[in-house]
Amino acid sequence: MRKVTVLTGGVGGAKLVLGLTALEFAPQVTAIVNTGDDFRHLGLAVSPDIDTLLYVLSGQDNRTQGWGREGESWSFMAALRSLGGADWFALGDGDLALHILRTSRLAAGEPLSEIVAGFARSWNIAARILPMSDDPVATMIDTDEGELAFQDYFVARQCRPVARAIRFAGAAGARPAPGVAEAILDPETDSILIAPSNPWLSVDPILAVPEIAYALATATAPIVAISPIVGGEAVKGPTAKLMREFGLPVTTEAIAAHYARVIDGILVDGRDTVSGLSLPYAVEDTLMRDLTDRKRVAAAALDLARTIACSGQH
Ligand code: FO1
Repeated sequence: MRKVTVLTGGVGGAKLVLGLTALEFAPQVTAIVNTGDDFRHLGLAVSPDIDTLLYVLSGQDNRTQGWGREGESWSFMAALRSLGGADWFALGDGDLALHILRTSRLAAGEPLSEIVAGFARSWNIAARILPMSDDPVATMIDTDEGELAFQDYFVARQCRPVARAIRFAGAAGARPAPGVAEAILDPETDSILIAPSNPWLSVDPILAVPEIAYALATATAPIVAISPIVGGEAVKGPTAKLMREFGLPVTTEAIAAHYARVIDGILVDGRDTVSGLSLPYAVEDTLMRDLTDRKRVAAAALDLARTIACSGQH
């Protein structure tokens, strides 16, 4: 049984994880998920990247929206608006079940990782979904309009403010959730992937947890990133805008440089030139429109990892 560990956040990451779980040889997949987007809203504990993965891996996801449930109803939001409640962050009627159960189980002292494992069991998800940490970590974006919490930046302000710096409050003191370091260091883990998530917003929070960075630095498995850049642009979300605001070219080379100390190889899209790459890479059509695409990208990333492992280049 091949074991694959994948660091993921956001919509793009969830697509790759689904592709991994659908591969014919059915590797055992452990997803280490960003929780820097998590926040309290109306007193509810919301974990967006965990929930997106729960929905995608259980086939309940809203394909067009990227987050939330397919066929969602919104009577809670209508009632909330009628009472003047904050309506900038949409909580669907079905989606509320996750937030309310998570909030009540956290209040009863259950760690987030156990709550998530329970949700995954209830929805018959075979992959292991591990929050990066059971300790709170909050992605904060310093912008030309002051420092914003992630959801304020991403949803309330629609990523419009100009970003200057990003920090992960709480990360330095956060412990990896149970199973996270083990999934990276397990001798049976033959590949570690970094999903095509936003490196700055969705992957860096995971790398900011000291013992996760340390485990990755000592892992024997090759570490391969899938570039989130396709044809000189980011497929979705603010990746390209952030790169421009940080003065970086929107290229795969810039992504590889960002991950330079972590990765052994990178899967790049065929639409992008890769003249300046100084590490092993493979070229693939990395646009993921359907399950076939997702399986192709997942398989290509694992092939590159195996090539690197066989060549001892890591
Ligand atoms: N994203 C939005 O752009 N607007 C929303 O109203 C919104 C609500 C929401 C509710 C639950 C949830 O799990 C995610 C939600 N998201 C929403 C996405 C969220 O901002 C995520 O952080 C992004 O998907 C980036 O990871």
